[in-house]
Amino acid sequence: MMLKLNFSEEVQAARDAGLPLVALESTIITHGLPQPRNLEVAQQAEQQVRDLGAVPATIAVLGGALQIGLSRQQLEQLSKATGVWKLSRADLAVAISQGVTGATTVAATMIAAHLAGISVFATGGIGGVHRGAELDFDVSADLEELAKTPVIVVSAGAKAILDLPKTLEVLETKGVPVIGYQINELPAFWSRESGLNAPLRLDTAGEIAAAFQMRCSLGIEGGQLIANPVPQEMEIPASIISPAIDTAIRAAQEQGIKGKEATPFLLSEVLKATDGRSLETNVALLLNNCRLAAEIAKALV
Ligand code: PSU
Ligand code: MN
Repeated sequence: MMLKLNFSEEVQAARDAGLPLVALESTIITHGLPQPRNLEVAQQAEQQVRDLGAVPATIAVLGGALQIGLSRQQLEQLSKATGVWKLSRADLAVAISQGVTGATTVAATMIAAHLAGISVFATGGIGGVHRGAELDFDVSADLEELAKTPVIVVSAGAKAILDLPKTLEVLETKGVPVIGYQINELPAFWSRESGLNAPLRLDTAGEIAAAFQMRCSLGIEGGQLIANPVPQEMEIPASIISPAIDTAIRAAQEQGIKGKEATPFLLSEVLKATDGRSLETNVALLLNNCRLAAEIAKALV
């Protein structure tokens, strides 16, 4: 079976014209955000990239085809679909060869973006080391992917439902540069503060692009993780989000939610515990990341 990348019309035209491209993931659409808001947010994320003069490529597997960019109609279908697989590195080949529909996580989106020659990718927050991982070993494949695949991932840090100190340690061990954008502290997704230092700091998209190109010149495999703090006016202070996260984690333990279900479950429980406020923050930080990713993409061409 041969792999074929299916480029959307918009992405194909951008490739032909040499325009800057930004990859976007699809798990956030199918597993991370509630319907029907998910479609609206996915469209806003794409539009944000276009408004800054780059071209969005939302990545997903549709009926076994690896799509680099989705048409309006495909995006709409995906946002309403049920039984969509959540695809990480482990699942991608089986999903494509079985002809299923699946949404790509950070790890799988990085793999697809790299195959398509796209070096920048905007998401909300990456997966990481889960709390209690010393017992259940739940460490997201996103971390390993950052160590392997040369793509710049623009995030608002790691999701605060995780164990952030352990996540930073694993990233350091794997040689992944964690770069605070215009900030010394590692942002914690919904909040600007985590109490942890970002190991590195850069202040412009041009510097981020230059560091990435230097990493490639040095022959060091892997990407870069950019930690872009949520805009101040939209952040949820740790004093409010922490108890909501604790409630969500307790609910997951009580209901025995593990593995692939853990992240989507925790995100939806935090949403309930904050009366929907976490969703507005999630959207704001995603759009903020799209803007920075577009600037980096432009600096790379
Ligand atoms: N960020 C969000 N919402 C999400 C995710 C990230 O704001 O739904 C997804 C990403 O696709 C990420 C995945 O790769 O959650 C991590 O899942 P896990 O912890 O099972 O590796
Ligand atoms: Mn996991």
